[in-house]
Amino acid sequence: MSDLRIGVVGAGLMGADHILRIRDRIAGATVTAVIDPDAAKAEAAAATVPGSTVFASLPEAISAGAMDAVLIATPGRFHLDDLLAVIAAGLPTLCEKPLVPDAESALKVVDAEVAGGRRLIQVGFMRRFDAGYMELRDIIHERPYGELLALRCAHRNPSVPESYTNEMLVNDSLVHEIDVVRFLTDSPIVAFEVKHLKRNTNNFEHLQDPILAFLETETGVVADVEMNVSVRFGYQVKTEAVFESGIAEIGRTAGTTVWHDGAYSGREHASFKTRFAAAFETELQRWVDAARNGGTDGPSAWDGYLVAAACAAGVESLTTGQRVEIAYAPQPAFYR
Ligand code: ISE
Repeated sequence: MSDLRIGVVGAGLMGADHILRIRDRIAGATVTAVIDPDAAKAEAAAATVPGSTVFASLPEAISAGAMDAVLIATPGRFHLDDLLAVIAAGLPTLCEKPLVPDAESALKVVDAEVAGGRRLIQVGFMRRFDAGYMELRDIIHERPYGELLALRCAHRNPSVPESYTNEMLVNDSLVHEIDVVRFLTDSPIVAFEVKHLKRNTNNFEHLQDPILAFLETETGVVADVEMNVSVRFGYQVKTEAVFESGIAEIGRTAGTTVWHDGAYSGREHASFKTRFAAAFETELQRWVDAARNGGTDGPSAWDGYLVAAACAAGVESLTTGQRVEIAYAPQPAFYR
């Protein structure tokens, strides 16, 4: 079987990173097209994968028949038209999170996919491919410590750029917990509540950070998440699962702890790039393997919709301080 020819849309940080990952770590795939209206960026990324062609827009690359599958790595606000274009062209696509910025647009993607009759869209929620989260999901479902009662999560970033807004605490960062809490519990999030913690004055004046979010699932499990983008010490994403007769924890450190000279020390990640490096790799390899057979292997457009609807409730609660209940559209049989 020949290599899957991938067109990468967006030659920014994430796109350039995925291009190198596909080149160096993924079997059975080659990047053949780099698509970005910024020609200099596109050329620079394409130079890392000799033989690839640069396009200014996705429709041009589709017309040229430049790829068998698409990886979208632009910011979410640019996704909708590209998603509708890949569905119309029948191209399996891995779309970086968020699927689209709002629930209404997400339903447009869902409707288009249902009308086309093929599952083509996978959303880049890479935490579902992290070994720790996968193991925790098994523990929750196999119940060796009894029923899951609560999830205690921390999502900490060292810092963010000045362009980062309060809403991004939910839409750009917490979005991962919103997906992964449902992945772990298999239960939809039915209500969202955000509390502001004491403001960290290390951050930009416009940011009201950190926050504590409470995600309530239909089965009654509450996940509390400290969402903090100014911790300075490193990048940390950890989850403690509280069971009836035990606790399981994932993600505390980057690895080895050393005891020496009357003290002990360990290491912590500095960025999501290393914390989730293995998860990104597993996600991409499984997607490539599935796309070579015309399909997907991971969170669907419907999952993207559920997250978008919960994000809207999260932003509302962030603004009003009220607990917000979430109502979802009925799930099409196509996604069951
Ligand atoms: C970033 O966009 C990500 O997706 C990271 O995983 C997350 O930790 C970070 O907060 C986001 O800004």
